[in-house]
Amino acid sequence: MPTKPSIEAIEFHGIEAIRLNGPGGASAIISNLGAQVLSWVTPDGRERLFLSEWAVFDGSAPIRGGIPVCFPQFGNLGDLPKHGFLRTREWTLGDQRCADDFALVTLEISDDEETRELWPFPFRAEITLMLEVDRIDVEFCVENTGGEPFQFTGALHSYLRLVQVEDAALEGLYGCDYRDAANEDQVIRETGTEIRIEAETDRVYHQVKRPLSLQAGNHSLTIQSQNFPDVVIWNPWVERCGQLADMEPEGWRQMLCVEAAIAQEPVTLPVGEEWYGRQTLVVA
Ligand code: TA6
Repeated sequence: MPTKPSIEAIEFHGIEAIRLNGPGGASAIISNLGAQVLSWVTPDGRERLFLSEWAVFDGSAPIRGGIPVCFPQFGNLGDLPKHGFLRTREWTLGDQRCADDFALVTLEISDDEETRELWPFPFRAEITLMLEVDRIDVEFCVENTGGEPFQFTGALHSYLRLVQVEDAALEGLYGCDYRDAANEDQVIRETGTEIRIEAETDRVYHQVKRPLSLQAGNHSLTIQSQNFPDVVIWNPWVERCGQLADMEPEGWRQMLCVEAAIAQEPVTLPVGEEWYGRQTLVVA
C-alpha cells in the first residue's frame, strides 16, 4: 500500500522547517527562515536541489541553496540589500493540505517595523509549495496592503543540483536578449539552441516565453514559469565560488541556478491588489 501524503514540522540543520511527504515517495522541505525550499527528492531517491555544504542557517546570511525568495529587489537593482530582505526573515505557517496526489503548504509574511525602515511599503506575501509525484510548483504571491502603489523586482532563485555542470545543456532561450553581468552588462542576443556552462555565467534573459529544458547526463528537467518574464542563469564557476564564504570549493560544479525573475521591468502593484508568479519544475 503506498503511504498517503503527509506534512510534518521538523528541524533541519537546526532550524524550523516543514517536510512534505508526497505521493510515490517524493518529498520536499521548506524552512520557516526565508520560506526557502531546501530539498526536493523525487521518487527515484534523487535530490534535485543544490544546498551548499557550507550554508549558514542562523539568519546572519541567506541560506546558500534551495529556492531563495528575492523580493522586493532583484540583485543590486536598487538601494536595498542584495535580493531584498525576505531571505533572512522568519515566515509563519499558513494553509497546509494533502490529498492522494499532492501535499501543499503555504508560508506567510507581512511588513513590520524593520522592513518598513528599509522599504516603506506595507505588504503581505505568501510562498506556496505544492509537491506532486514528479513536480514541484512554487508560487509567490504579494499583496499591497498600504495606501500607495509600489514597485518591485524579484526572483525565485532556484539552485538546481547537477552531478557535473559541464554536462548540462539548457534549451529554450534561443532568440532572447540577455544582459550579461559576467561580461560588463552587455546586452546580447542568444544565438545558441542550447546553452552550455563553460565559465562564470550570470545572465538575465528577457521576455522568455517558452518552457526550458535542462538535460545533464540521465537527468532531465522541464522548467516553466508564469508571470515571471525573465530567466536568470547563474553559475559562479571556480574563482567566484572560491570567494563565496558559504560555498564549498567544488560547489560550483554541482549547481546551476535557473531563476524565474522580474528584473528588466519592475512590476507596479496598485493599492489593494495582488500579484502572483510561479515556477514549476518537472522531472522528465
Ligand atoms: O541571480 C544571480 C545573482 O544575482 C548573481 O549575480 C550572484 O551574485 C547570485 O545572484 C547570488 O547572490 P547572493 O546574494 O545569494 O550571493
